[in-house]
Amino acid sequence: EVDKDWWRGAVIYQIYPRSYQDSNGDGIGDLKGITARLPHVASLGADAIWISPFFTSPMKDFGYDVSNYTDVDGIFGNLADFDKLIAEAHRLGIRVMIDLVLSHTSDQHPWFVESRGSRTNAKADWYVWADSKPDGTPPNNWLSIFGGSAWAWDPTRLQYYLHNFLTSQPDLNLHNPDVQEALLAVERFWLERGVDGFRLDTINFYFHDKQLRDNPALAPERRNASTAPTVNPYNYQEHLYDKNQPENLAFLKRFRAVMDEFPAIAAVGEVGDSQRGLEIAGEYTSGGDKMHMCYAFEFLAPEAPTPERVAEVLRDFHKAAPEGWACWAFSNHDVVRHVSRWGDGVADQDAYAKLLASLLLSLRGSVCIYQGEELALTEAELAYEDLKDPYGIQFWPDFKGRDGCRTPMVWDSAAVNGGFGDAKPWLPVAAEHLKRAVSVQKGNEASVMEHYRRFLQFRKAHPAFAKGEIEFRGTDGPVLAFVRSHGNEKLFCVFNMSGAAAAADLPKEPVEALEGHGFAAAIKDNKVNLPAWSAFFARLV
Ligand code: TEU
Ligand code: CA
Repeated sequence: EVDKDWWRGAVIYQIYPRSYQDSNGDGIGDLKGITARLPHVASLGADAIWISPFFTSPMKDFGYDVSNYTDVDGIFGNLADFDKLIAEAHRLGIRVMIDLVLSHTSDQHPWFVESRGSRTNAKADWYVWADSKPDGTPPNNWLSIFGGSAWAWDPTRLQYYLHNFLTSQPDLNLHNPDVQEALLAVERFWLERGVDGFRLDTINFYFHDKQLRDNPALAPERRNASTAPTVNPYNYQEHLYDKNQPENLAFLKRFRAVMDEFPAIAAVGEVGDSQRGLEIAGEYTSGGDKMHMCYAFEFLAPEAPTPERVAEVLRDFHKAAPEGWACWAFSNHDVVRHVSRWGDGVADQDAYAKLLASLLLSLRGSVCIYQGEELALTEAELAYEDLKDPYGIQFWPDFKGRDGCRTPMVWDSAAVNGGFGDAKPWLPVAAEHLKRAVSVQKGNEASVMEHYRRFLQFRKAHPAFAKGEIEFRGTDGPVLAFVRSHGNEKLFCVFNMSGAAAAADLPKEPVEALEGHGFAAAIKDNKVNLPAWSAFFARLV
């Protein structure tokens, strides 16, 4: 029997292929390396992996700049390696989701090479081309996330092309039906190869306003701390026209229809928007005919979530889309690892990491865990000379870029390069990560890694975590309480999100404390006493 609904409440483990395991001694992780390490993912108890892009690429944005959508970059292996990866994952009960970057290609993609060749070639309209203003400046005020104007001048066509990210990542023109067909063919290619689904990069960037209208400035009252990096004016514009266009809904439906030709496929869309992210994520996951899940950037923000904030984010998402489905993550390959981002001043970072893991895995929605998160890895400090991320090089030192969360996975504290591979890794292994290597944590019940494993088992034993409704029962001070319910199961969950002991009220209903989650809270009278950074779970009876 096929479980079409597997994605609902699934735990998806994200692998950044360059940094997981090097199998051939060139200092760069690869597909064979991933295959060799799948038993680690299986032993944690994840349902699926999401592999960041491994397609042919000049690697200007480390694979998010694709020059051939239907082949594996030589640095990562070949298609046969990918087939073996899928087969091994399936043997271990792990589904495989791949990361399609469809809003833009590399400037080395043959489509772009052709498109930029003249104004009349067959692919002349496959990208977003526009004339300059009479004074030679770009067609409008749109900005690139990676800095500067979103328009780059092409000396052959004597026109500008749109790039929301690097100049070497030109945006495809999805208003052109041929482009849509080409992208759906890519989707079909990988589905026929046996993938179980997709992580879709920047899905809200697929369409731009055809009239190329200027974005307005963002009203001051709509700015918040998390959208205001002083280094980049991008977040001071309201992104009405460069993304989030209504035409996207019809394309997402077409993309979904192809997925639905196969038995049990699911997609998680990345909504790159810190202004209307939840709203858009809700829209794209409503109706059962577009994305299965989406994530926005709320919990990837610089500020640690308070109990009030957690409740607010989930309520806002529910308000935007009662039928929608979110996929939450605290870390990924684009942001500072959350133990450092939120827990910099925290004395007991292991306890903090365990509490956050349990919170994340208790929220209504699916969950992404980023490689190394299960080890409570901190953000690696890199010297400017070691930086590889163009975004970091551009904004250093105000913003240090994304390399600090992309350093190699640490497998074995006693092995050279932490067991990542014998050759000098493309980014240095962080010395302070070695004490958190898999070999150190494995079998140590008190470790963060064993906590993830234990909590994932606990989560599986109680289906209300994966599929249930959520009802908030309190966000007082440092304590967050909610009830997850599914069928007859009602789970009371309470979290002490502080480094000091706290007491929380028990619900009015009688409770039966649950075991197996690794925390040691104790009931006394009508209260539950929660040690620093701890949680308590009970069945309502
Ligand atoms: O990220 C989209 C996105 O908006 C991010 O750029 C984010 O704002 C940025 O990384 C700052 O933290 C996706 C991918 O996850 C990212 O790795 C790519 O660089 C980007 O798309 C372009 O493809
Ligand atoms: Ca390699």
